[in-house]
Amino acid sequence: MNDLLRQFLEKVQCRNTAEPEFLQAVSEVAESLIPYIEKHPKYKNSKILERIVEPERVIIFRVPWLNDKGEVEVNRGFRVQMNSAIGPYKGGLRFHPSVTLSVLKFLAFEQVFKNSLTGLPMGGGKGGSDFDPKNRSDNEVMKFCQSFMTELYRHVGADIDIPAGDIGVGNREIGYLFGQYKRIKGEFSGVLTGKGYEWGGSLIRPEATGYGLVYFVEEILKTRGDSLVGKKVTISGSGNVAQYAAEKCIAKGAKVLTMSDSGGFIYDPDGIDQERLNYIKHLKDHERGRIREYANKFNCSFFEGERPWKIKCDIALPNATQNELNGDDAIALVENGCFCVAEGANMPCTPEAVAAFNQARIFYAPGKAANAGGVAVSGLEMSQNSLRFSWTRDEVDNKLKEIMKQIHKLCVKYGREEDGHINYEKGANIGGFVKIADSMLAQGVV
Ligand code: NDP
Ligand code: 2IT
Repeated sequence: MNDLLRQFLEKVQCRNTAEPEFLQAVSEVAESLIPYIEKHPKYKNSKILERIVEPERVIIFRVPWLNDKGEVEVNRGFRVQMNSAIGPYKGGLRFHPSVTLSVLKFLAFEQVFKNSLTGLPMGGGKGGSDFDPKNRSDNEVMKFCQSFMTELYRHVGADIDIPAGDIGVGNREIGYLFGQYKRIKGEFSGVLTGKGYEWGGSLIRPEATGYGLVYFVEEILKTRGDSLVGKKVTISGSGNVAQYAAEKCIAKGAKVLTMSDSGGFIYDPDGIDQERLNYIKHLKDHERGRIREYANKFNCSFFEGERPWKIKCDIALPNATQNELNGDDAIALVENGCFCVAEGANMPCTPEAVAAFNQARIFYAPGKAANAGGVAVSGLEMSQNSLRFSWTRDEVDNKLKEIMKQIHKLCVKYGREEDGHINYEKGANIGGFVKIADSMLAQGVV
């Protein structure tokens, strides 16, 4: 490790002890950026990276609410407003028991670079709570969301900070959050994205992250004159990102072999077709059931407590959560002939896994590039709200495709190595950084 990088990381570590996920995300980015910054003294002298790792603001608040038994429950709410150099803070809300300040700081940090890559004017932020919506009634989820927004409303706004969904926050939660914001503020605005189409949402937003991921994979495959037709794909997760990644893979002629949830994964050797995927969508979004029920219904295998990375495939799409694919999984994937890993989730591959992919010279697309389609269409939802107008499905889908192509181009521009290999990680980090860094330079020391 070079001296500057080591010194930089030591400092960040000192100031952010007990934040392992945040430190992991910063290390990954700094490894690409420090050598680049050394060659560009204007960024170094203005301490751009030192400023980027310091959130502009962090808000932590109490969320008290009454459950169905009339008992008081208390959760913790957060909003990390990381960087507003290129636009208002933008990024999702996560409701999951594993949510900590460290997790949200890592997500907000990644979001800054991702949003920059989309080419749209969005800064980076992230928020959420340790509230677990699982096994809660709709009434309890509504009570929680209303209490959460009763504090959050004073920190967000259509031109200030625009939250959206993430793990545990989908249509239902966005609806309750929006209703409470509207009631408190007395205004109907584009304060959240991922809204229902009837009340200001954008067509294709539900599909955008998963579809965008597959569009990005297609761009990768084109670099070797290849396509998705006939490719075997393993997917983890069965939520928003996983469902629409699977849908687009199926539409493109690939064979989706696995999906998962926190209980384990199902392996369908015949391939999950659209009809079976519709069953998963209904199971997850309406019945709020478990993926193991798929194995019972379609008579295939369920691997309890396991992840799908030992199944032979051409392409792996980790779409569940951070650090869900480790070094051993990566070696197993490579040994089984997998040649492309693209992250629908944020930071699902551990540093050891990424090192194994790089060593094997296989395609590895980091989340900040590959899953940027979701926030990109959120940006398009903001544009439509400002215009007080809605674009058609095709219009939004075409813009999404174009954005994913542009992100791929940026990755190639900054990530191509001497032997021709495209290092998408380096490309995405530098490609995202330059626009933010130049904007920060232009705006002075703020
Ligand atoms: P959902 O809540 O819709 O789905 C999450 C899926 O991941 C579920 O299948 C869930 O299983 C599984 N999962 C969650 N936590 C864990 C865990 N700790 N261990 C094992 N499985 C887990 O979330 P999304 O699909 O929206 O998000 C998935 C990933 O994609 C996240 O990393 C998110 O940050 C990222 N992302 C999301 C975007 C979006 O637009 N929604 C945009 C870009 C990235 P279970 O139901 O059992 O919990
Ligand atoms: O990680 C992400 O990019 C998201 N959860 C989507 C954020 C957004 O504002 O749409």
